[in-house]
Amino acid sequence: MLTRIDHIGIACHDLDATIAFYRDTYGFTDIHVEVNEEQGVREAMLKTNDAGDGGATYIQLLEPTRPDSAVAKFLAKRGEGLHHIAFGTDGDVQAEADGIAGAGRVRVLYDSPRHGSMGSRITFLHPKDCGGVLTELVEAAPERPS
Ligand code: V0V
Ligand code: CO
Repeated sequence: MLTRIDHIGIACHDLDATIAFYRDTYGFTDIHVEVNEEQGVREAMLKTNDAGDGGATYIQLLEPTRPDSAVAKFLAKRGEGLHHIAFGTDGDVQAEADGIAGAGRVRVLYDSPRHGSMGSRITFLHPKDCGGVLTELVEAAPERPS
């Protein structure tokens, strides 16, 4: 079951400057930063609240690490701004994706879940099948590192 908005992904050119904007403007100070080579991003998760279901809700800031990455292509085409929405599951993310794919209207981008932020398992749904919104599904790690 999808139980929360896990995060909103925002594409940016300068991660450090964008983190500073979110920290100084809104006061989000619980910030985790990591590099995901597979996805071609350096990303920050800014915690906005605890969802109480083993996950939480974050703003995810995304800076590309290479020009052929999804986020670099997005920035070149559309500029900075909203990149994706991510729903959190309370169970196996692959089962959730299989259920969505089985209904036949929405393409799941990966055959099996990939590595996401803070030890999560993630997959994506094609934006063209979701009303123009790139949509991610997230299964939080049992113990999220701080
Ligand atoms: C592309 N399109 C989008 C979009 N990106 N529409 C809405 N939101 C987006 N973010 C549209 C684009 O305008 C085109 O429409 C069409 O999709 C094809 O796009 P493209 O530029 O030709 O690019 P593709 O087809 O090479 O790649 C698009 C997809 C790609 C969605 C397949 O970006 C992808 O695989 N994304 C999933 C991985 C990802 O985004 N990773 C970064 C976040 P028109 O112009 O033809 O109408 S990593 C992350 O979130 C992590 C690590 C985490 O949460 O833990
Ligand atoms: Co994401």
